[in-house]
Amino acid sequence: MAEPFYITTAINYPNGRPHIGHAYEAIAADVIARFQRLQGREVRFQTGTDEHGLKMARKAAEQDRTPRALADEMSGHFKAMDDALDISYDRFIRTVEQDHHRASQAIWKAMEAKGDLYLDRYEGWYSIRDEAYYDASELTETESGEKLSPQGTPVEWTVEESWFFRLSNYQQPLLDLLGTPGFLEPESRRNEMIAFVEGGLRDLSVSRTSFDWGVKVPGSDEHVMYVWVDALTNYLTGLGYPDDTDDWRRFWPASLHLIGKDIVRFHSVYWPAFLMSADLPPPRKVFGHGFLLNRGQKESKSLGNVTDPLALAETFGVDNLRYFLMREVAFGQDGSYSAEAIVARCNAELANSFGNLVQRALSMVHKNMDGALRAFTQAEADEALLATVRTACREKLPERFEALDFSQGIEAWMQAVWACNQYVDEQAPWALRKTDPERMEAVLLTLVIAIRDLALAIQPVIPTRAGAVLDMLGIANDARNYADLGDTGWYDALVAADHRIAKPEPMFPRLELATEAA
Ligand code: ME8
Repeated sequence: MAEPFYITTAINYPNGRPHIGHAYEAIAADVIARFQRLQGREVRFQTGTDEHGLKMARKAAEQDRTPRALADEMSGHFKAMDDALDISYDRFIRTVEQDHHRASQAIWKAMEAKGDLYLDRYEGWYSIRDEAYYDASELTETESGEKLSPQGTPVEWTVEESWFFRLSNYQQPLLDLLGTPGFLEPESRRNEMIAFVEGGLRDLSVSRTSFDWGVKVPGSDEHVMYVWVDALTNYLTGLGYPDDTDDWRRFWPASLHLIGKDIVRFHSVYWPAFLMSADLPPPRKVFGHGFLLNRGQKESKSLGNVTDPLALAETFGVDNLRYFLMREVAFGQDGSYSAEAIVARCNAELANSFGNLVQRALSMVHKNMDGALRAFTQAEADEALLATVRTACREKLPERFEALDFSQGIEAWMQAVWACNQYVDEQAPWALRKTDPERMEAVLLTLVIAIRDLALAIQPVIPTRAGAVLDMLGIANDARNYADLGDTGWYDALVAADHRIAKPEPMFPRLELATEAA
């Protein structure tokens, strides 16, 4: 039995609407979840919104409304984004939910029972935007004397009574964990975190008293938990923690926490320490992806370049947007996007290469063979093409996707698409129609088999369009897993059932770049 697979995204702050970075992370996690399901693994996929904390409380106050009203509205936009982008989550968690408060209080009590929590006074710097405490040595100062966090956000001097977590007790176990191959990737982030932990760990302030928008500290009612304590616990809540449920036993420890590079410290240092304190195993892997930049620039309200991911999906199509994001950027590094780049990439690879292949081949099968699939004898060139396609789909793409190297995985797939188009040009089936109709049929039917493998393999990235191609070929829903890639029984079954390929509708239309009004 393949091991169950539990994947999570960061839960997003719903203090505003979703931006393209949120869409990027959701899509990448979805590609992984779908890929693992196709590999036959039982997958649990969780995403959601992180609704407590000072950032939410302040934003709501600015708008003269309650944090709950702000959270309700904005969380709805995040869920709508996920649904529009075909994100196949099992649970969309909101941290205001009852079971989440219960789980957060349970892990708190476990850390307290371990002797890792104590009451003291916090005096130091806090960034509301990052919801993070920083040591003075980590800050930089602007020309005007404003202090900034390592993320470039403003910090405030904060003094209050607080519960502390004995993070300093976990230096060595954390170094051991960070040294475990595969625990934290990419490598550059791992080195950063090792340096951070080796630099010495101070105990962490884990409660606040100056506002009350959060999970109450058990037995200490005037305190709410530091928002990251409750936020990280969402990964447990979704499995039923603290109850010993089936899901809990099957899916913890998580296979992968997928997050952005700015929150690696919380996931690879604080979170494993909380878990160790509560006698729970740490996640198997944390991956910190890069940031997506708009024409090379960070998006911000002041630059006026914040993109609504739903508008992009509407303009270019959901599958095109998914394809572009997974293909264009080497996963783990920062990447840039623009309308021109989306149009250029999708037209070259989806419309002109894969789309054109499907359209040409299936139209000819429809027109010249009445859409009928038949038994045929493969020539050497046919066998060679199918071997190329099969290696790309069964070996190269899955091997790269398993390593979270989507761009190279898709590259391997695209090479196989190009090989098919080259084969069409070389075999010239249109010319064989009169001279050697039997050979024409063999060429077209070889292409049908190749297209089925190509569509099946690319499902995680473009689920709707790949599904439509498989529908057109008559591939049953329960025969679309990666394990089916090696098998050709489907073809014989379709021949026996006298399956006919209908006239193909264009499925990968070319994109046009909207011309700006002068
Ligand atoms: O950090 N490109 O929430 P968040 C790519 N609530 N990814 C980006 C990005 C960009 N331009 N900007 C942000 C939080 N992200 C916390 C997480 S988890 C227990 C709590 C990523 O809404 C960011 O790195 O600020 C993070 O993984 C996710 O979007 C949510 O960011």
